[in-house]
Amino acid sequence: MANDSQADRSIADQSMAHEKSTTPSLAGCPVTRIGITGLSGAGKSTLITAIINHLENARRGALSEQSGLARIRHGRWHREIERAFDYDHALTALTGQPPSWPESTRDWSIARLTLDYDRRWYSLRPRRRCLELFDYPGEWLLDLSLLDWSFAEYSAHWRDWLARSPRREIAPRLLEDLKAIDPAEPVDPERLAALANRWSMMLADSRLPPHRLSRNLPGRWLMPGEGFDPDAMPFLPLPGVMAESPDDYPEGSWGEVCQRHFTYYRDRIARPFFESHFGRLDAQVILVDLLGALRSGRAALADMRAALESILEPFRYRDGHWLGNLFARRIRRVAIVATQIDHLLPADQARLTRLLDSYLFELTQQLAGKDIELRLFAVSAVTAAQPREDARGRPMLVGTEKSSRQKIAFTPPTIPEQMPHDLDLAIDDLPTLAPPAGLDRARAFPGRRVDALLDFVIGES
Ligand SMILES: Nc1nc2c(ncn2[C@@H]2O[C@H](COP(=O)(O)OP(=O)(O)OP(=O)(O)O)[C@@H](O)[C@H]2O)c(=O)[nH]1
Ligand SMILES: [Mg+2]
Repeated sequence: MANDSQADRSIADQSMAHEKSTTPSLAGCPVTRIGITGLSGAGKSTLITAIINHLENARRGALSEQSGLARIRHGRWHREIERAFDYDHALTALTGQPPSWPESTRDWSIARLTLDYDRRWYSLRPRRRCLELFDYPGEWLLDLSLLDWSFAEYSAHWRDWLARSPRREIAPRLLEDLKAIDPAEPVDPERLAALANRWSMMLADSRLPPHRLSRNLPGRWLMPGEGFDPDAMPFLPLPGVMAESPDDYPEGSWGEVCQRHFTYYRDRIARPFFESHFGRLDAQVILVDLLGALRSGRAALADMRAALESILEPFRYRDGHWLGNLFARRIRRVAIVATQIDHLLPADQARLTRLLDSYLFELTQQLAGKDIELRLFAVSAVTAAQPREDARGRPMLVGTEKSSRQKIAFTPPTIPEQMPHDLDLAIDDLPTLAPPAGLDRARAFPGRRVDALLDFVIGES
């Protein structure tokens, strides 16, 4: 396993609030928890489905190429826990006729498996291990960056982001309208609601093509999850706010109300999520839609990299900082994973891994020598396109287009090996594919590097 201490932690001694009384007893089964996150549509549900499918097919050799996983004899998924990842639904979709992708998910869930291992030569007992894959929206992970900010800092960051392209064009006049607010004036609830509405639209537009930006804070404005209503306590960044304390603004003023709502969001909504879930993870997998960002170009690439840097910043904190303490205690391995690479020819899939390396070079440098291991992967959870040659012998891909369900052949863009230092790189658009026909739960789904990723997060040395 990833480290010895993981083996000592058992479900029995970590009471899980989300467990039902019907949960089969897993007492004594050491548990490893892996967080799997990524912005909406990054491919979390499909990857988790593929991981479970690979583990279920371990005895048929699905993991045999990875030496760290070779002793896994059998993996069994548990449906009978509360908030269980809906593997049944994902299988129904992927193996249906015609096949479809799993539906979009809006909240967190847990896929729990028990893994049976071959005995070691010196032991009489077979070994059993429990694996939990914690699927949660990447939008929430982005809130990590604001946990450490005051309202004034939050406002200052947004003032800078809104002043620059492409956000300046996505939300024309929004910055000017926010600047025009005097934080000491009494708040006008109708104007606050109208601006909050424009704020939500700006975030939603920023996330979508053609922009595909990543830093769309606060994360729960886009992905509220259960029990959170962004309209109940709206707040906006106020470029005019400089003071650190809400006491500096009269009660009921713009400054006091927005600051109070921001503080509530930060301390009562965002922070408890990290304290109750994130602090229990042994490894974290962050999925990124690198191909999507490449299609949008420089601004999307820059924003995605800045988002990853701020997410991983706590790992660079020294002891003593509360965020540093929270993470340093457990998470030892972090994988940043470019997904859906089956949209590329095999040679370009390999180049994409090197491109990712070049793109995130500074980040990996910053974390080198720290107490975590960061590794980069490019995977396809379920390969939906097959390489072929056209009549003139040129390589191309064939697959089924998602909405029309027509067979298509396409020549994917060529991927360079290096990321230009100024991130000035863009590739042509790619088709959206349907899953391949003929997927069967009893065989490992076709994919690329799913087993290598799993080996990194749970493999034995
Ligand atoms: N070709 C291909 N497409 C994929 C793959 N994985 C995901 N996709 C595409 O990406 C879409 C989103 O995948 P999901 O697995 O639902 O992504 P998610 O991160 O769980 O998305 P949310 O639940 O909306 O947050 C799918 O509907 C597919 O169109 C893959 O391995 N290959
Ligand atoms: Mg999902």
